Amino acid sequence: MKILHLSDIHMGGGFAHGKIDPETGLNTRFQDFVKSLTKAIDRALSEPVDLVLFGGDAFPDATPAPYIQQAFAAQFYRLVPANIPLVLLVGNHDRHSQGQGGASLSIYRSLGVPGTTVGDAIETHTINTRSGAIQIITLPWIDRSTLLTREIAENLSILEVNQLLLDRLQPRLEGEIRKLNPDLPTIVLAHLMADNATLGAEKFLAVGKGFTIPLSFLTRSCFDYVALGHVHRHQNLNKTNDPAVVYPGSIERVDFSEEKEDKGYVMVTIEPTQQPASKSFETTWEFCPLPVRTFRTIKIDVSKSEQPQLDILAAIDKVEIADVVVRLIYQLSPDRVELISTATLHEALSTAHHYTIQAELISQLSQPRLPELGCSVGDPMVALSTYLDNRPDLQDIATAMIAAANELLSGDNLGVASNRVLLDPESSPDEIDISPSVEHSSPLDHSALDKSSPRQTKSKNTDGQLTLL
Ligand SMILES: [Mn+2]
Repeated sequence: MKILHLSDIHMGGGFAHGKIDPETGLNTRFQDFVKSLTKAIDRALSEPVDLVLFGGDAFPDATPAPYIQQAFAAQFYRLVPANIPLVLLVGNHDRHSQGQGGASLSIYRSLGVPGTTVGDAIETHTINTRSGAIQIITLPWIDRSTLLTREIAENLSILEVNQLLLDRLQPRLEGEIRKLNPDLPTIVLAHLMADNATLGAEKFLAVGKGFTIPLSFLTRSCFDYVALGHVHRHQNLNKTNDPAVVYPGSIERVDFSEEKEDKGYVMVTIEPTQQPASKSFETTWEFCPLPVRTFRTIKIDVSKSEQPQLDILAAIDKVEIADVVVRLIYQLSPDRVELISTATLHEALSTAHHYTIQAELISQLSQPRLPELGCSVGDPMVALSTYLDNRPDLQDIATAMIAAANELLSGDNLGVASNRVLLDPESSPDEIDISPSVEHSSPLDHSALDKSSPRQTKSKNTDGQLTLL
């Protein structure tokens, strides 16, 4: 039995990295995402596979524009005349928060699309394929609203809520396992954060908000394959493959945090075991890359250069940028701003598919900009209030900022902090997609406190310093 497993389509996302196609009036990144999904479905049909599993996160939110829903439906509907059954799992981006929820994908059940199953609850579906029946346990995105009432969750810390969720999830999963027919192959299709997944774009969505599921919940011998969704980086969490626990990853780059990742889908084969063995079925799987658009970061430090403009142009020249989504980040000393001609940089980047330019100003020797604050300020609260005293423009939110800082420092976010450690034990700092302007600024540089991401616009701020907006 052959199965195509794909996930995290996020169709309609990433528009910031595209432009309007004058021929269609559509964002080119939308067209890229449609192209990738088309290629995956093409493969399902040409193979042909016996089943397609979608691991969740169809769109950036539960109410996509009609043309986006239509493009998604048009691709998956190609499976219907080919008699290839499909399971659409509900991810966190697919759920609607109003009333009893519902999801962007529930419409497929309402319409009774032949062969299509919507996984929006923890349950086992027995699906008849042309190569026989298979059991799919669907485990959609779980959060506190799924398994807990507000009253129960109200006075608990994040860690306590997560534990309670696990306590409730375990018997539900156990109940499904007990009902399984041992003569049929079984796949778990789940949208979740497993506790040792290396994260891509979902990292910040997860911290403090999501909850993680121990890998041991999934590595059960009664499962022949665990098909995951949620994390955008392809990976198998269980190297011994008993069973494989696989994130296929997203099918296109959603943002720059996915710059270096291969994108694609997974082909799974489940066959009855030939010789007598402890397991009835044998599973093999293969990651199949899709030819997606290239993203490139060109990062150059010209803060000590006598000819920063030429150095930046040379760095651009070294990279193949045609049809590529480019972000240029350069670090510059504030006294050399006049040496950069932004118009020339725009010209040099004009063959890119899309580009952004981010300038980071490196202040010399990182001298403190507020003389009251020497090198020896030990108390961050003192530092914050000194900073706020020097920022009359922030006075209306100063009290709120101090309150928030107090809360952060008081240890109330202990749960969040330890959750973070649990979430990304392996990721290196360069995989974290923080706004690059923050990386090299001193803690008192206001750009570090300003969450708005800097783009190409420049203006003078109240300190008379050049700042990116
Ligand atoms: Mn997700």
